[in-house]
Amino acid sequence: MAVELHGYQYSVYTRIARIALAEKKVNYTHIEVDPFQEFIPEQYRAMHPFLRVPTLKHDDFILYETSAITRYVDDSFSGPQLQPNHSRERARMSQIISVIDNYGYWPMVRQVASHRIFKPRFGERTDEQEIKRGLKASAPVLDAIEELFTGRQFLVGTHLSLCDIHLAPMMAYFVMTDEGTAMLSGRQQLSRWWTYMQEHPSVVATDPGLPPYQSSISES
Ligand SMILES: N[C@@H](CCC(=O)N[C@@H](CS)C(=O)NCC(=O)O)C(=O)O
Repeated sequence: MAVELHGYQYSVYTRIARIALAEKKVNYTHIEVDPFQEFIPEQYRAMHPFLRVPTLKHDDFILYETSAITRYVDDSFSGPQLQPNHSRERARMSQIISVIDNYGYWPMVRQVASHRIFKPRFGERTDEQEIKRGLKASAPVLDAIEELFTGRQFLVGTHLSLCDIHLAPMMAYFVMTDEGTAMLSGRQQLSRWWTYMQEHPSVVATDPGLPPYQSSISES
């Protein structure tokens, strides 16, 4: 049984898959693919028609789309169950994952965290307007998840589930910005959740750190 995870070290979606694999204690090989580079190896192009990361390869079974990957990992490997049994809790978990994918990822990660944290490190220009737009769009997402929060320690039910795993890497980047920290502090349940989640072993073990600063600011 060979498991490969093809992904980018700083990618939130790759980290989601890594957390699920860590929870299930699956041994796997990480193959680094940076989807933001012009050159993407032919081998990866053949696996993912949309050239996003991550992609999981389990023997001859190739799977892309992170929420499909985490469900497959949960269903295929022993270890703690990461999806609730109760149909309403399971539906709530799926709903939160969809909210994160469809409304949260872009503003929280690509507009706020990317422009505030990553672009300066990659020698690229920060666009303050993008950050402003991202913060505005992030607020209703945090409100919605705060409202949907039905668990105590975790978002849904009594155990860690795939929606906690989906949100954690995005929240980690979002709260690296002062604006993100301020926005989280206004949401009591989510703040409590993050205090706990940031110390959770699989979240700590998959922390990619931050890229080092590159020296020049490009004009593009
Ligand atoms: N729907 C995809 C989204 C994955 C995704 O957007 N990954 C980012 C990195 S976190 C990516 O590959 N971005 C490359 C790009 O935007 O060109 C999934 O669930 O796997």
